[in-house]
Amino acid sequence: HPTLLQPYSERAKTATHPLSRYLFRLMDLKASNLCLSADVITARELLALADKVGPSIVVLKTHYDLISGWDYNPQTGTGVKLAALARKHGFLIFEDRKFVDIGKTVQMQYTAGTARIIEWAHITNANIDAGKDMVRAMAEAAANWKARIHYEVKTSVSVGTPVAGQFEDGEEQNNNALDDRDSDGRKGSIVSITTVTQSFEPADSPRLAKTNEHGDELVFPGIEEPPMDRGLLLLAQMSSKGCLMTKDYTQACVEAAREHKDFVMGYVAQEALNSAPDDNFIHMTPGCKLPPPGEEENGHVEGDGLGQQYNTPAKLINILGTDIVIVGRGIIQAADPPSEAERYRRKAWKAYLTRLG
Ligand code: 5IU
Repeated sequence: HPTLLQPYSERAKTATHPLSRYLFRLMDLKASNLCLSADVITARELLALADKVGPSIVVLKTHYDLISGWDYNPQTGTGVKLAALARKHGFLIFEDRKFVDIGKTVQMQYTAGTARIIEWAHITNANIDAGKDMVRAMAEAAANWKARIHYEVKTSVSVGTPVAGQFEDGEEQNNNALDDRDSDGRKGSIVSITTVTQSFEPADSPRLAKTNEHGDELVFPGIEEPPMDRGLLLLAQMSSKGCLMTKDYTQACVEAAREHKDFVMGYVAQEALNSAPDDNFIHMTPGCKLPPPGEEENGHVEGDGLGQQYNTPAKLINILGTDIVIVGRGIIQAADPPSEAERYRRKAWKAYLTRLG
C-alpha cells in the first residue's frame, strides 16, 4: 500500500483527521514514532515519568484506572497535569480505555463520570464487538464536546426538604442533603433543582497561557499546539496470545474506520491495515520490546508469561508496516527509562527510514 512508502510528513498532508495530520507532523519534527505505555502504579510516578521521557515520545498511553492517587479534579487533577506536560514536551495523550458497550453508555463513560476522559485524552480506543454504531455514538459525543469548548458546565444542585433539627452527621442541612437524616431518621427529599454554571477551559486549550509567571515557556516549540479535536483508535488486533479477534472482526474495524474518518484516526493493530487506495489511517502497535543492548535481534522477544507477546520495532515498523510502537515495561523497568526510551526511539525511527528505502 502506498502509505507504507510515504514519509510521515507526506501522510500529514492527506490524513483526514486533524489530529492525525498534526501527529504525523509531530513525528517528523521529533523524529519519533514511539509511544510510551505509562503503566506505573501512582499518579506521582506517572507525572514524573511523562516529564522525563516526554522529549523522546509522540504519544503517552495511559490506563487511568490502574493509577492509585489519580486526582479527578477537573481543574487541577492528574488529567490536567498530564495535559500540561503534553503541551510542554509535545506529545498526545492516549487513554487505552478500550470502550465497549452500547452507544449511550460509552458516550457517558467517555465524557462524564469520575475521569472525564474526553477532557484530557486527545485519543482513546474502542473495541467494536458490541457493533459499530458505538463509534458513531462516540463521534457524536466528541463533536458535542468540541462544540461546547469554552462552554459552561451545568451542575445540578439538589435541595433537600427542610426537616427540623440537626442531622445525624451533626451538620446543618446542606445542598446535598439527600443522604442526610434528621434526628428521627427521616430523609430529606428534593424540593427544587437549581443550576449553577461555571466557565471551563479544557486542559489542552491553546487559549491557556504560553508562559508562566517566571516567563518559562509552557509550550513545545517548533509546531503549533494540537487542534482541539478528539480522536479514536479502533482495537482491530491485539498482541496477546490466543486473542479471539477474528479476521472478520478486524475487517469490520476497517469498514467502521472508513465510515467515520472524521473521528477515527486509525487502529491499534499488529500489522498495517490500509488497503483501499485512499486509506491513510495510523497504526499503533503494542507488544514491542528490544533484546538487551548487545544481544542480537531476530524480530521476536520472549513474552511475559501472562500472554503478552513481543516483537522488535524493526519487525513491527519495517516488516509489518505499522507506524507507532507502544512500549511499556521495556522502558519503564530499565535502569534509566529516559535513555532506554531514546534507544527505542532511535531503533523505531531507523526501522521507519529503512522502510522508506
Ligand atoms: N496493550 C497490549 N496489547 C494490545 C493492546 C494493548 O499490550 O493488544 I490493544 C497494552 C497493555 C499495556 C501495554 O498497557 O499495551 C503493553 O505493555 P508492555 O510493553 O509492558 O507489555
